[in-house]
Amino acid sequence: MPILDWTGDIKAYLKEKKELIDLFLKEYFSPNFIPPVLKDSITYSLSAGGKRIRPILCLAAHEACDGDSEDILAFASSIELIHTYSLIHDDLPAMDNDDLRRGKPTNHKVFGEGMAILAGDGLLTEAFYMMANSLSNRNIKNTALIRAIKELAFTAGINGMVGGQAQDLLSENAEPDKETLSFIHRHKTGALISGSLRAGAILANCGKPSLNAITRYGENIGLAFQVIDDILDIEGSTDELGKTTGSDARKKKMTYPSIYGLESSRKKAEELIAEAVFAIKDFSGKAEPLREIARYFLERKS
Ligand code: GRG
Repeated sequence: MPILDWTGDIKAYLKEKKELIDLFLKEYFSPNFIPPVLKDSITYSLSAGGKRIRPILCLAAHEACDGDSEDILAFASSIELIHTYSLIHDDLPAMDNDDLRRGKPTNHKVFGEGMAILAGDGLLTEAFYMMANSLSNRNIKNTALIRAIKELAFTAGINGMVGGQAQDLLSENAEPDKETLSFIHRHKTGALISGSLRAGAILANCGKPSLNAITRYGENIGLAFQVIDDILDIEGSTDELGKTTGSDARKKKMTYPSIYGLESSRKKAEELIAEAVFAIKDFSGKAEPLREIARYFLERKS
């Protein structure tokens, strides 16, 4: 499928990249494997209509660093497997106990808890298998690939998303605390977003100053993404979000609005987005999608 040039239309860019990722994932999981119910459980969540924002950020960072995003489509798509596993496990009764995700009943509601746990385990493991298989790509250096895999293992694991989720679990019903909130948001949500961007840049062999700039961009949009998510949980609609709103308050979760109020949270999100765009000011026009994605975050309704 030909990759379109940047036309200045962020919605068209997101749609085009999402379609590439969707197609890749559909083909990847099309052969039958045993037992079929495991495949059904995996593909149920994987094809439930996620925005694919993390793979898209990986591709966009690769392009911003002069890479060709076609070279890393498999690598970028594998990040969606990690993200989907995290959502399946997050929805389990032992964690957030949610009934609705991406507008559909959660995985365990359809396939049972055991199969939902295994679908998550399978997705996480397969993601790293997919990444390692990118070794066959002539345009990607093996050293860069190993660094990129390490980046995802670090940001998705105990030092990143899993660590943040653990702190989130420990902090339910706890006294609101700004430092803990910042730790949870930066790790649970920010780390994988930042890791996706950094991996895309690393795979393009980008130099240290550019990688530092991409990291600052990632840390800022990563936190902004979660602050906006907190706001949407109060102001968004269940229909648009595809998940039940108001759940943070019901579960007495520490969120930006619960500690800083809605107005300050909105302002904080705007500041973080401005900071992100500033961090990549020295990049060429090839970073325009990254700039526009950051701005687009402020408008998102789902
Ligand atoms: C289970 C280890 C483990 C971690 C779970 C991702 C996560 C950590 C929990 C999900 C709950 C939550 C609200 C997390 C914040 C991150 C977030 C906003 C996830 C939703 O991501 P989107 O908006 O979802 O990219 P789609 O459906 O578009 O893929």
